[in-house]
Amino acid sequence: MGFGVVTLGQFIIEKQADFPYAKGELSRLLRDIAIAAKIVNREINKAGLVDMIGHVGTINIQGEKQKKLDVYADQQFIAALTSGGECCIIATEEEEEIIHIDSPVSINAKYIVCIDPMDGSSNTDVNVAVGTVFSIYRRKSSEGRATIDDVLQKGTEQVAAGYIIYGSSTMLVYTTGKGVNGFTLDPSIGEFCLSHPEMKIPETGITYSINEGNYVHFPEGVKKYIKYCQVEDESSERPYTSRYIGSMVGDIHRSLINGGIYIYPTTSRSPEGKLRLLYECNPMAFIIEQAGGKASTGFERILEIQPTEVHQRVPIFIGSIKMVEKAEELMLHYTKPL
Ligand code: AHM
Ligand code: MG
Repeated sequence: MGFGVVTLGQFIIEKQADFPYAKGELSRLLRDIAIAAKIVNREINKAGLVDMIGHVGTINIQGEKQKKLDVYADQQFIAALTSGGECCIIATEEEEEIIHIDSPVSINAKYIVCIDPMDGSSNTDVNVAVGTVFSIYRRKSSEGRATIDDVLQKGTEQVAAGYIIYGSSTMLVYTTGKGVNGFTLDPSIGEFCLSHPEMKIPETGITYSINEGNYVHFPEGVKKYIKYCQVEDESSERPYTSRYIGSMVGDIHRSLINGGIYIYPTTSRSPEGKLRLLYECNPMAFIIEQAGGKASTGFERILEIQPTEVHQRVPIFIGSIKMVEKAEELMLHYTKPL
């Protein structure tokens, strides 16, 4: 190294020694994702100057209008993973069906990637932080065309997960199950550089993050937790501060650094919650648990849910362990599990 800077590429190669079975495929897969992230970052940075703002006029599987940046990011990550040769299936928020990569090099590749290429789409036109979230699984089938069962694995089976936050600076945060490390993109050299080694989430915090506009639609346990956050109590530094960006990656990143809780519960309008298990909740849960925090549906650990569908939604309570435990206590007391 010798330059006082550790790049993501150098770090990944060094950490490969943590996996005795590793032959470099996972390292290459992470590198492919980082390259696509830099391309997406470049486009976000100039979105107001080029024709990259607004909708494309199509609707995705979630019934949401696709933004130009949603589609652009989706294409970039698919292209990087397809040409990289280390991934046999991609499940993305923007495509209804899983994508099999059937080329001779990829069909027997070891890894499955689940990805939300552009999280916080409602913020793409207004210069507010957005993100990418990804989750990596090792396929269960040994060779040939992988199947849906290779995709529908519990979050506990993830071999790596990460997010990129395109904010006032661009960061890539990831885990391979041995702690969490954060890298900031240095635009002058075009490299992600280690800036946040061994990230740990504080046990508790003073910030809660939830779309309170939906208050009337929340379960009773969530209403009680919001009231708990707002009560005056000097010993626990309440009332807490409320912060909601509307980009899950941004809201959870803030909790990871400063402590806090992010909640997207079930509502009477979204009875299963809004966020998707495979490419939003599982990767964030893996990262937050690895940093010492907690992620649950209010009743059970996110990572232990057996997925039944690619685009399955779940409620999520994630962040500082003590704050999530308090919310769970009120959920147990006031709300019936799904
Ligand atoms: P998206 O992936 O389509 O952008 O949806 C996920 C986003 C999260 O980033 C964010 O926390 C949430 O949806 C905001 O939803 P709401 O506007 O209902 O509060
Ligand atoms: Mg999205």
